[in-house]
Amino acid sequence: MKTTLLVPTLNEIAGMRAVMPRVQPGWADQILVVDGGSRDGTAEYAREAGYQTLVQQRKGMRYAYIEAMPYVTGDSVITFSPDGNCIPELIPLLQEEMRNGHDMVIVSRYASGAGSEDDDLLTAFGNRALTWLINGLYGARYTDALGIYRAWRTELFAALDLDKDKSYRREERLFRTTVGVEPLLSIRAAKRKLSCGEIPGAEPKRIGGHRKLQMFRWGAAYLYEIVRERFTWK
Ligand SMILES: Nc1nc2c(ncn2[C@@H]2O[C@H](COP(=O)(O)OP(=O)(O)OP(=O)(O)O)[C@@H](O)[C@H]2O)c(=O)[nH]1
Ligand SMILES: [Mg+2]
Repeated sequence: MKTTLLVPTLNEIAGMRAVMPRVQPGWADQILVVDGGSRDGTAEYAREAGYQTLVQQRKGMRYAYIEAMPYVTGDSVITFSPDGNCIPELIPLLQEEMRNGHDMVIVSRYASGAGSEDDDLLTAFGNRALTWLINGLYGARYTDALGIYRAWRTELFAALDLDKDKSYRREERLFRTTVGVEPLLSIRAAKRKLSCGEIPGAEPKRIGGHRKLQMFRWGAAYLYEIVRERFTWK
């Protein structure tokens, strides 16, 4: 099974310099950096370091994934934030768990043995509350349904309609934002009763740069999405 490491970046030069050298060449068959228009030299650094690098045409986190998908050559994708929040040494463990036959494996920040040093009170509460709601509404058993750091079979992205604007349009219009794909990926995987595993993985603090997460808009949009999805997309 071939693996693509998908690395979204937006002004993450400090994190990239610190984290990417820790990713061993043998761990992924393809490393694809998708840059959201950094002004700090992140894309230039990625190219010079030899990583295949795309620059997004449309703004927003989910477009980073949508525009990258045509270039993905792996049978599975690992989405990886190079801002210090994802421990690269977990990549082989994530792959091992995927090889057990799962459709998706999440590196859970809230599984026992893990923990987040990057959360503040609001994100700690919000991530847990939204995960709890997803579990309740969709009969899932996630301990972390929102995290970026996860592996999934490449074909899921289109199969779950995550590549379609209409999957996100209502919440994005209502809250004037562009969301990420993770909550919907978790929900639709549960709806389809796909095999989802988790491994515990701590979330260290971000290195340099600053958070792009729009906490209140995304929190509200995700809350709406989680409930809305109960009545749409069968
Ligand atoms: N390509 C691309 N990358 C993005 C975009 N927004 C954020 N990123 C990157 O995606 C990764 C995760 O974003 P973060 O801002 O760390 O979001 P987060 O991890 O939810 O928030 P914190 O960890 O609390 O800072 C980081 O490497 C960001 O630079 C975007 O619009 N396009
Ligand atoms: Mg982060």
